[in-house]
Amino acid sequence: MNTHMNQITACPLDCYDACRIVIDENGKLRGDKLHPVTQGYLCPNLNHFKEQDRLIGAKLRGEDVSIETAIKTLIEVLKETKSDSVLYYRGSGNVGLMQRSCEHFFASFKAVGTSGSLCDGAGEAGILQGRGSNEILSPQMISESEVVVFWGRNPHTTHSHLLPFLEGKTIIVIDPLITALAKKADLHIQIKPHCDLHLALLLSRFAIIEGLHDKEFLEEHASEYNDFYELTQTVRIKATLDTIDVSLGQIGAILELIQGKRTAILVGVGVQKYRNGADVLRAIDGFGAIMGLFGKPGCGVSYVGDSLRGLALPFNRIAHCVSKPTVDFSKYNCVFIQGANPLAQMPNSEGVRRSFENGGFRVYFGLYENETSRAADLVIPAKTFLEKNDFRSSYGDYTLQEMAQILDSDIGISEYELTKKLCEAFGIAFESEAYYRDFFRNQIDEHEGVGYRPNTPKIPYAEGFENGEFEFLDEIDLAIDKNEDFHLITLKYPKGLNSQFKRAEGVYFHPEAGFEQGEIVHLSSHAGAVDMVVKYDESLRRDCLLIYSGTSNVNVLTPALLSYDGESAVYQEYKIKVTKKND
Ligand SMILES: Nc1nc2c(c(=O)[nH]1)N[C@H]1C(S)=C(S)[C@@H](COP(=O)(O)OP(=O)(O)OC[C@H]3O[C@@H](n4cnc5c(=O)[nH]c(N)nc54)[C@H](O)[C@@H]3O)O[C@H]1N2
Ligand SMILES: Nc1nc2c(c(=O)[nH]1)N[C@H]1C(S)=C(S)[C@@H](COP(=O)(O)OP(=O)(O)OC[C@H]3O[C@@H](n4cnc5c(=O)[nH]c(N)nc54)[C@H](O)[C@@H]3O)O[C@H]1N2
Ligand code: SF4
Ligand SMILES: [Mo]
Repeated sequence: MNTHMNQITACPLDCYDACRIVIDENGKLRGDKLHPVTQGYLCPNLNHFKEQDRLIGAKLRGEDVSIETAIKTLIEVLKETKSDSVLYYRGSGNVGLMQRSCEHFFASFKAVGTSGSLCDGAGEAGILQGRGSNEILSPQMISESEVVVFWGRNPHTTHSHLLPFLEGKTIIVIDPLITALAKKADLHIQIKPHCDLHLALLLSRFAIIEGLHDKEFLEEHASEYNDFYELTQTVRIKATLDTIDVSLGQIGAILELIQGKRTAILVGVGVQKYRNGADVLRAIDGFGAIMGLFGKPGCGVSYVGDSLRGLALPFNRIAHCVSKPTVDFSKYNCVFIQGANPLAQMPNSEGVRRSFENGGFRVYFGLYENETSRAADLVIPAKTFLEKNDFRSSYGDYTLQEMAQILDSDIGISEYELTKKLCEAFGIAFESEAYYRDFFRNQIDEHEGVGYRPNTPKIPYAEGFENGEFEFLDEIDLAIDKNEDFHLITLKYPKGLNSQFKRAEGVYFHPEAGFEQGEIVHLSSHAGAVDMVVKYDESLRRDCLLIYSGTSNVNVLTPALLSYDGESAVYQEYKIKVTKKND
């Protein structure tokens, strides 16, 4: 293996931080000290980034084959298959822009793709309905805030490079879990899950009652606020507060802390893993508008951003798509899975496994062995991000970074090379790698040694909203599921990235939830049932159970349903019945 030392790249993982990486004299990965967000640190996932369990060779129905044979087989299968019977399914194992080169081939081939999201789609739909565009606050922008509200977002695990920017600020956490940040926060609302819509409406209502709303902003940018105020009056105060487990005092405390202060509300995916996820984001945005938080320094509501915003792509994109969270693999004669582990990470695992098994020829193109690779007919090993050229934009800030190849390796094939071979076989136009690198490089807008996407706003929404005005939610369903079963909360694991790296095990309960540590319990929902070993976590509410993303079989319990808007998976929609095994 040939190493080129002291080079710079960026982390390709699906994470807000988009760290810049320097390779030191010993070939070790280090966080770049000169990068304003990375500040010299990586995280457990990258500190231990090794080749250990990577796939080293191609496999056809379990037999080792050369990559050449693997690609030849894929081409033969594609030649025999009608294009609308081929499914292209890309996950987010590597969020580099060159991942999309493969879609160029499948788009030109007229295969079927996926739309919607396993991740942030419901929330994004709500943001687009209200604001017309989804702009975020970068850590540098947040550093100008006086108050930062973490609403269903867990930065110690998912956004650790933001933490140094929070120094000296007032912190409010709204989360059913006592997160690491909640322990240090000025105020923590340990809300009942799935009740954020109600809380956002009540906050808006009391803000207006107390005259804290920003009338000047509202007249100019969100003039329908009186209708929204009327809508908030349909929430019954006492009964709702009791149900969502928030007190009037806490509502007052939130308003008191943010009143007149530069406030950033950072919303994570936790609040929108439900069918009404779009309404939740839109209600939180509505509260932001009531307080006049848009278009001012250090202020705003910031969610998971759109990392492609402002960027031009050189690749064709698939026109005909089916919803990703509910895709039925059995309908296709050829399924191409890239950078994903749908058999573990899609909701409704049992249904997914069945439909995958009944699919036609199944191809897995990835780095690691996992549930999906084991069920595939053809396995094609990918190159790691260190072994190929790429670019990376981010959903947590506005950076656009080049990821130059650092290592040469004989293992695997890059997305570019695989696409090139497929395009050649089918007479599809595809440019040189140098062309695509220039295409992305030319869009980098460099300031003080850091590359950004084109047209990065200084202050998001300083020029107002894309729709002209902010559009408030005008219809709501306030029903709350009062059944006695446990709420499932399924969030990110600090030592892994979804199903990559270390994977969590077991189900976590509060010690007083009625189960013994180490006992096996039977968990069931309308979607399916699974047995898991009990672990304790005092940070939980007694009415919740926690199973981390990436835990084997967690998604046996989650439904094959889409959010009402945004075609998103809704991992926390179903409650979970728990029974002791010896009952
Ligand atoms: N280490 C690590 N980092 C990651 C990832 C990883 O797997 N591991 N995954 C990456 C990916 S793909 C994404 S999308 C981001 C997501 O990053 P985050 O948005 O931070 O995502 P989560 O961990 O899913 O959930 C965040 C919080 O939502 C809370 N929550 C759950 N339900 C509710 C609710 O009903 N109401 C409220 N108010 N809060 C709720 C949870 O308790 C949790 O603290 O993280 C990225 N970063
Ligand atoms: N229960 C539950 N389920 C969830 C979630 C949850 O919070 N709870 N979170 C959801 C969310 S937010 C997300 S984003 C999804 C993520 O789900 P997926 O998109 O399926 O992502 P990963 O589990 O990270 O699997 C990624 C695979 O990508 C491959 N890979 C890595 N790098 C490369 C590369 O350079 N090239 C290629 N070709 N392959 C590569 C690896 O082999 C890895 O196994 O999971 C969703 N599922
Ligand atoms: S996973 Fe996130 S925090 Fe870790 S190195 Fe990559 S970008 Fe940085
Ligand atoms: Mo995600």
